[in-house]
Amino acid sequence: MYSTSIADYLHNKEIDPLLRSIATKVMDRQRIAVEDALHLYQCADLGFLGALANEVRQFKNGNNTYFNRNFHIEPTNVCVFSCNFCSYSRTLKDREEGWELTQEEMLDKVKAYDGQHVTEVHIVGGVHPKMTLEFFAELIRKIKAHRPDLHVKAFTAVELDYMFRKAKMNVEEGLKYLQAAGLGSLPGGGAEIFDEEIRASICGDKCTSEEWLEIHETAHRLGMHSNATMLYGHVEDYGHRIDHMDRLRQLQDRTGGFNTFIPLKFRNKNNEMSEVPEVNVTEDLRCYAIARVFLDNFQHVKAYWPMIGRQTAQLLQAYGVDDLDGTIDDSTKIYSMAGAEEQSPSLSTVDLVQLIRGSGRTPVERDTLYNVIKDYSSETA
Ligand code: V47
Ligand code: SF4
Repeated sequence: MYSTSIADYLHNKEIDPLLRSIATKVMDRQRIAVEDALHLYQCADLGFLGALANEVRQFKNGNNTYFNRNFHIEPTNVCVFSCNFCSYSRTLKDREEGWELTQEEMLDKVKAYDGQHVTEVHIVGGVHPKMTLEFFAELIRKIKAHRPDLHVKAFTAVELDYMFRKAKMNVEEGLKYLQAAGLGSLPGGGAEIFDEEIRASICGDKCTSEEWLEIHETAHRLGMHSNATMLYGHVEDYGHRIDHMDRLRQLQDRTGGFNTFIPLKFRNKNNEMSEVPEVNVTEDLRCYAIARVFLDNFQHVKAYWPMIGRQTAQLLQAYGVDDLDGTIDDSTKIYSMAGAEEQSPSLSTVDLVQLIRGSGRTPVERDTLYNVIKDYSSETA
């Protein structure tokens, strides 16, 4: 799949001079420019992009593909916002079509993993007007009291922005409050596309790009790590994707607080953008590969397999991806309701290890902060 190395491409005298200079930068571990990334989108073939992305991946992570043992809680799908791409949210008026979990119900989900080896709970949902900062702080305290070793990765910047405003706290005060309750890190959702015009057309009523970036920057300053996502393959163009990644790259230069970048493919079922066709797998591979090359200061690029599907997740490991999230038991509805491949995503550790090995990679179990828990290079799952 990645048999032609970038060195092989450089030996070819016919190669486009700009592609040659980009490849040389990558081989010399230099950063590529915004214009270089655009040129890759416009002129590079898939084989070249795979070779380039694999070069970066091998340099940063060797042959390892990481996964973790986590589970998801979605507190509610009731949401005050109305993103056009969202298939799962319901307004407060239509709340009988949705769900609203109580603290006890969420705690029961945590207790269901008692005695099992899981390291992280991922909590993300709709923005419910009645689920306040205090409600969630109390939830985290209860989770940590029950299971102190569990890392709580929770709330997109969109949820945080809303709950801090309601609590009349600024970003720093709000984050410190949740951190004191036991919040460990932030997931990467809500970023969508930072370009203001595109953002206004697909999710104009939620937090701005600047606010998203400010929340993550503040979290990093307070010692918390976070992830960053990008919703691609809808009405944005390549320039918008590169602008999005450029803003993240600049923030990462300042803080170093992002763990991983997660491109999220737009799915078009049951939402207000159903007339927008989904991009094909080649476009997925190209998007991930260019992200891997452009984001030189991100250690990891993650393919969230419940959304992209396990076959594409296998392929993506030859296009820069070194992390599959690895959710073992994921009842997340945000993708299944939007038409994702995996309607009831669940992979045992054995399946996941086999899936990674099947791509010729070394499965490595990690915790949220990428500390190695178990290297499966020789062992069985
Ligand atoms: O921000 C919503 C996306 C995100 C659709 O940090 C859609 O480890 C595609 O960010 N098609 C929330 N995508 C989920 C998220 C996430 C998931 C897994 C791991 C992590 C992490 C973060 O879901 C939203 C939005 O970008 N989304 N609707 C859709 N129709
Ligand atoms: Fe609400 Fe998030 Fe759906 Fe937007 S994507 S409508 S913020 S649940």
